[in-house]
Formats: sequence, structure tokens, C-alpha cells
Amino acid sequence: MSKEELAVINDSNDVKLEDESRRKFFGKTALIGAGAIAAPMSAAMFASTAQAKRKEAAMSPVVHPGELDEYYGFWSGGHSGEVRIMGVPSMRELMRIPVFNIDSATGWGITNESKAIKGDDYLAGDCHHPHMSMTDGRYNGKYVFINDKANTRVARIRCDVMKTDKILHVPNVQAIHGLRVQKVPYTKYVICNGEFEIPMNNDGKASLEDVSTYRSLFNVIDAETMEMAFQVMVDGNLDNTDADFDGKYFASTSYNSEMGMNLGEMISSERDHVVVFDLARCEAAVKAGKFKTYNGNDVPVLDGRKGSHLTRYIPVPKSPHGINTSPDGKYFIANGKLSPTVSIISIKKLPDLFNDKIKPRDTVIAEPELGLGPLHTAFDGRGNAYTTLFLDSQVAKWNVEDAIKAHNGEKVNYLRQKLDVHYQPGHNHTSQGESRDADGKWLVVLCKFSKDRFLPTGPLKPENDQLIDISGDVMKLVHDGPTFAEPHDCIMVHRSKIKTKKVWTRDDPMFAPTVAMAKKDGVNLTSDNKVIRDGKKVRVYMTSVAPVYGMESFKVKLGDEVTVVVTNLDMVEDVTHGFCMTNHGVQMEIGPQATASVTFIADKPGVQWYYCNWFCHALHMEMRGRMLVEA
Ligand code: RUQ
Ligand code: CUA
Repeated sequence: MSKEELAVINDSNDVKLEDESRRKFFGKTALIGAGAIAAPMSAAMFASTAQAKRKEAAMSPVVHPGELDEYYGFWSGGHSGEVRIMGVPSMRELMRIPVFNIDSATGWGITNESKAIKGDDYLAGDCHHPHMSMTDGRYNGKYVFINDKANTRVARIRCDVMKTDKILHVPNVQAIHGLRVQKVPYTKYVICNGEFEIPMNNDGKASLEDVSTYRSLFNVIDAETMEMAFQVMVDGNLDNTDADFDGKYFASTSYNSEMGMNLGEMISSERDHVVVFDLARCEAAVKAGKFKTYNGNDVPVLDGRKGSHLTRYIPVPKSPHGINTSPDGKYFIANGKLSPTVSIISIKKLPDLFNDKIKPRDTVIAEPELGLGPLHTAFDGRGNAYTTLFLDSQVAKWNVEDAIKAHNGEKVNYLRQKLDVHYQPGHNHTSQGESRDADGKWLVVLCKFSKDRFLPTGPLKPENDQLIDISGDVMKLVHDGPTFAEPHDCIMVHRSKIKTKKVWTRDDPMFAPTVAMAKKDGVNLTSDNKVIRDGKKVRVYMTSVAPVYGMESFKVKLGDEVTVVVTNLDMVEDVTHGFCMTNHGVQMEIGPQATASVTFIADKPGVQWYYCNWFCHALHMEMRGRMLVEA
């Protein structure tokens, strides 16, 4: 295509311009279409316009007061370390789920229950990829998994209560980046990539110069137990990953096939690769004991380097980033980043590749050129793909089958539209687009820079999450939403897939250890208000019913280790209480029917007030009591 044609199609925010540009762009074949437009409108065409208008009205992003959004959005909170729940299409933030961070509103990272999940190790994180568990390629509303690149962890969020319930520190690797789930037959495994190359035994004996023992590993985690199933050693590093819709293959991009240790080295090759993992062969190798272990842990590490029967390496240009499975299950699409192309890998051809009947490049059935800096691709379930172009600040809409036809020499234009976004988009995601239920209604584009799109907030500016209506032939930008600390990725799940609890149930595993502790102390959590002394350790058990705590005062001695356990007896939805001990850095949320506990040292003599810090009643201000610390 000529530069002029590109310039015209680029300028497609205006629908009219877009129509003209497409006519130009389509050249001879489009003349027929142009003729049709010039001809008087037929009744059928009129009807379809009316239908389009109705559809347009239904696609409003405005959700009026009292109305509910159609989709739950799960947004990574980036280096804030949390996950956020958004309503789509309103783009309202509904809730924040603290995961790797510490949160003073809920007490996440402060309470004993959260510390048991989190460990005390790191209070920070860097979330990138939230993905929901699936059954037969469809969201099942059970869990959302999220990576922590900063501290090499993976967490799980329970969707019935929207709280984190497991965190795993992945051994033998550094910086978990790409994360996805097995889609079919169900999410047995969570898969994720160790991005940074490190010595296999990282015990301080390796050097900075000799990097021959440095590796990246592909990580397979049991989704139910959240323990490591196995790891696969590869050649090159690993970036993003995705799974097929047959339950057979996983694929990951590698931008540093060179195993370079600096920028120049990392981008020296024209081609890097996509690694494909054969799940059944990997499982069989683990079963047969064909693995090694490293760093003193017992996680099986398979050797999937070049030449192994567990993997295949498909060369693609150049420093590829995102990899996305089309919802029809036919293709892995690798996004070129430093190449203006995406590589379409035929999943149907992978068995032949693994049986050495074809060469790796034979699986690449098209490599359409889309624009500068392709990073991620999303799908509408109607055969179209939407690829973010980081350098062009655009989204390219293109048709997958047409791209394959064009690759085979047919005269078709696969590019449908380019839409300006603001600015520098990273991930994009369509409503349910990574599942079989891709419904082609909404596209969210997570732009890394907002620049002039919002009131200036000083040198640090928000990112810009843009909502685009993709239900018609033309993409329409309908909403700008500022967000904080780079949401890397998001998913949109239809609300019918998620059932949340209104109040906690008393047998919830979240506070089961605290319930067991109370039992040992002979305390009935739902009726007793008691202080138990155990040497220098004091356990204070109290109930809460709006607007009073079951205990209006208690006494401890200076230097005691105090554990306060609060059980919220309110049954009413949305009546959450808090517990804050003034001047102790202690605060937490206690949801209706929940128990929460916190431990601190009573290191200040005198009267210390505690109070409820979640508004619960007209007399919420009066919901407080005293701790006397005796010197
Ligand atoms: S990455 S901008 Cu962390 Cu998902 Cu692509
Ligand atoms: Cu209880 Cu506010």
C-alpha cells in the first residue's frame, strides 16, 4: 500500500472519512461497493440502517444511576500490586482487590489471615495479566489468576468473595511475566513465563561474564492447589504466553532468543521465536522421571531446549511480544513489536510439526503487515482481529482469513480500519474475546500515556483506558478513562458468569485458622467476648454488631503481644465493620459474618482508643472502646 493510502486510512476517527478511505484503499474491487453507495437506497438497505441505528442505541457506554453494567472487568493494577474490578461499559471502578500490596482499608498485609496467605516477605508487587479460570474454553467464574513480575509470584483471587486466597512464589526463575490459563477441558494448569534469564543454580557461584548457565523457564502451576506442577527449560527468554482450545499446546514468545545481557545484544537478531509446548509429552516426561531439580527444591524441571521432543521453536520476526489464541481455536498470533507484522501460526499444523513432518516455518501461514509496534491482538468472534500499534498510537482492525488469502496471493485487503488511540497502546482486550464466548461488543485499549486527555495532574499523569464500540463495521471510540499505575492487561467477563456471596459464611477457609485458634482457647466466636492470657501473649476476642463492639474495654500489660479477633455478627449485606487501634498502624475490615484478626505489640502505656473505621450506622462515630496498657 502507498504512503498516501496509509495516511488516509489512518485518519479514520471520522466515519465519513473512513468510508472514503476504504473505497480508495480497496482500489478496483471497491468500485462495486462505491457504486452501491451511490445508488438509491433499497428497502432492505433502509431496514438494515434502521437495525444498525437500534444496535447503536443499545451500545451506549452510559449506565444510568441505578443500572448495572453488563460486564465485570478485571484490570491489573500494575505496579500498585492490586487487581481492580471495573464495570463495563461504564468504566466505573467497582472494587479494588489487594493482592501483592498492603492495603490499609481492608487490612490486607496487616491482618493475620492475609499474612498467612501473603507471607511477610514483600509488600509490593507488579501485576500484569489477570485471567479467569475456564471450563471448555469459557469463563467459569471461579478464580482470577494474576502474576507479580516484581517478586516472581502468582496469586489467585476467589471470585465468590473477590479476595486473594493463594500466593505462590515460583522457584528457579526471576520475574514472572506472561500468564494464562489452560482453557480446555478446564483450567487444570496456570501457565506463566520466567522472563529474566538467571543461572540455573543461582547460588552466587556464576559470573556476570559467562552466561552459559543462564536460562528462562516455562512454569506450569496446578490451579487448584496453587503448587508447582513442573517447569520447562527453554532456549532464549520468555515473554507472553497463551493456550490453545484443544488442551494440547501452550505457546510463548521469546524476545531475547540471543540470550543477550544488554539492549544491543537482545535486539541483534532479525528473528526470534515462539516456543510451543506439548502438554501430553511434558506430563509423560514428568511421570517417567525425566527431569532434574535445582536450587535445593523438588520442582521437576524438564529440558525443553532445542532438539527436545517436548517443544518446537518457530522463528518469527522480531522481538515478538504478545501471543493470542483466536477464539475459534485455529491460530496463535504472535505480535512482532519491532516488526510491523504479526505471525499467524496454524494450530492445526502443530501435530505435524511435533512429528517432524513439516518445518517450523511451515506453521506460519501468514504474516500480515499492520503498522509500527504491534504488541497485542484481540478478537471479536466474527473473524476480525484488533492489534495495538504502540508506535503508531493506533488500533488496526483486520480480518484473519483475508490476511491468509492475501498471503496466498489473492487480491484481498485484510485491513479494515485503523483508529487513533491516545496514546501508545499496550494491551487491548475485547469482551470475552479470549474465550469461546467472544461477543464482539467492546474493545478496551490500555494506553500507556494520556498526555493531554485529562486535566493535568503534575509531572505524573494517569494512563488512559479507552473504550471502543466494535459492534458495527467501524470502530468507535466512546470513552476515555484515567487509571493509575499502568493496568497492563484486563479481561471482560459477562456478569452472568459470576456469582458473588452477599455475606461470608462462618465456615469460610479464609478465617478457618482463626476459628481453630478460638476453639483451642475455648471461645465461641459468635457469642463470647473474652480476654485470654497466655504468658506475654494476650488474645482479645470480641464481636461486633452495629454500632457496638462486644467489648467496650480491655486491659493488657506494657510489652504484651496482643491479638485482637473481631467477629462481625451482622447478617445484613453491606454492613462491614472496621477495627482500628489508634497509633498502632493497625486497621482492618470485618465483613458481615466474617472473623478477622490482627496482632501487635502494646508498646505504649496508657489509654488507647480503638474504633470502627468502616461506616456502618448512624452511631458509627460512637462505635469505639478503650485498651488500657498498664505500665
Ligand atoms: S505485557 S504491553 Cu506485561 Cu502484557 Cu504487553
Ligand atoms: Cu461499625 Cu462503623
